Amino acid sequence: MAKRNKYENKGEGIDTSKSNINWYPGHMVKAINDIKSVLKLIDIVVQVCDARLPLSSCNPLIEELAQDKQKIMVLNKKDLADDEETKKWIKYFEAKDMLCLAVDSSQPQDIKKIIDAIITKGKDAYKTKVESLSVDFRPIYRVLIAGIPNVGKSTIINKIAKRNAAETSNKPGVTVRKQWIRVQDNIELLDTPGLLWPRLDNNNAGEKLALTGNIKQEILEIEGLACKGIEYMLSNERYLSMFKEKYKLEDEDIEYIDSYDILELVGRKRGCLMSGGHVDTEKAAKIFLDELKDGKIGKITLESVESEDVK
Ligand SMILES: Nc1nc2c(ncn2[C@@H]2O[C@H](COP(=O)(O)OP(=O)(O)O)[C@@H](O)[C@H]2O)c(=O)[nH]1
Ligand SMILES: [Mg+2]
Repeated sequence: MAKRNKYENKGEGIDTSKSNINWYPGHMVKAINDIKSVLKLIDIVVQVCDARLPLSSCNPLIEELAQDKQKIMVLNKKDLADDEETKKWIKYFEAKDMLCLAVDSSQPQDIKKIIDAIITKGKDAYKTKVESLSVDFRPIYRVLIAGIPNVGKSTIINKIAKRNAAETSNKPGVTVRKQWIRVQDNIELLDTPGLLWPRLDNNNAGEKLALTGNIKQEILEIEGLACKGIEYMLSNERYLSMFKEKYKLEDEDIEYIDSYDILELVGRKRGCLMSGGHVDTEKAAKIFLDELKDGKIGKITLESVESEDVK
C-alpha cells in the first residue's frame, strides 16, 4: 500500500479532491454572487494562496469585493516553497500593508498563527464600534476562508475547527448549507470556503498553476508543460542543482541540449522506455510533473518577487 502522506485526508468527509472545475463565465458570476452574499456576514476574510505562486494563486477580486473587511493573506504550503523566496514575498505583501503569514497547514503552530492573526484583525474590526458600546461587549469575529481550488482551504478550516470533516464542495451550483464553527470563544468560522477562480491574466499564470497542480495539468499539453517546468529548473542555480541531483544528471549531460531532450534523458533515467528503446516522453513528463508538484525535487517557488511581472 502506498504510504499515506501527512496531509492526506482519511476520508472523513472533507473535500480535498484534486478535481478542479473548468471555470466558465457562469461559474465566475456565481462565485462572485456567493462571495458577495456571504461577505455581508463576515468581519475578516482570510485569503489562502499557494506559497509557490503568491501572485498567480490569488484572485485580486477578493480585494475589491472585501474592501471594507479586515483581510489576512495566508501563503499556504510553505513546506513546498523556497524559504528565501517566501521571506521576500512576506516582505512584499507587508510593504503593501497586508497582514501576511506563511504556513504549513499540517503544523499546529502555524494554525495557531492564523488564529492569532484573526484575533488581531478582529480587534481592529471592532476598535471603533466597541468604544461606543458597553465595556462588557465582546464581539464575535466572523471569518471566511477564501481562495482558488487546491490551495488548502478545506484543510485549514478543518485544522482550525480541530476536526476532520468539513462538508465542503467545490462544485459551482451546488448549494451547501452554511454553518458556523465556533473557535475559542470569540471566533466563528464559516465552514464553507469562499471559492475563487484562478486568475489567468498575468504572464504564464495558467502554466504555473498547472505546474503546482492548482489547475488540471491535462488541459495543457503535458510534454510541453514538462518542458516549461524543466526550463524553469534550469533558470536558477539552486533549482538546477536540485534537478541534477534528483535525476542524476551531470552538467555535460544537459549542457547543449534543449528541454525536450532533457525530458527524454529524465525518461531514460527513470526507465520510461517503449519498444525499440524509444523514450516514452509522456510518461517521463508525468513523473517529472508529479515530482515537481509534490515537492520531491526540492522546495521550489515558481514566482519571484524580482521578476518583471511583479509591480
Ligand atoms: N504540502 C502541503 N500540502 C497541503 C497543505 N495544505 C493542504 N495541502 C494539500 O493540498 C491539497 C488541497 O487541499 P484542500 O484543503 O482540499 O484545498 P481546497 O481546494 O482549497 O479546499 C490536499 O491534497 C491537501 O492535503 C500544506 O500546507 N502543505
Ligand atoms: Mg476544499
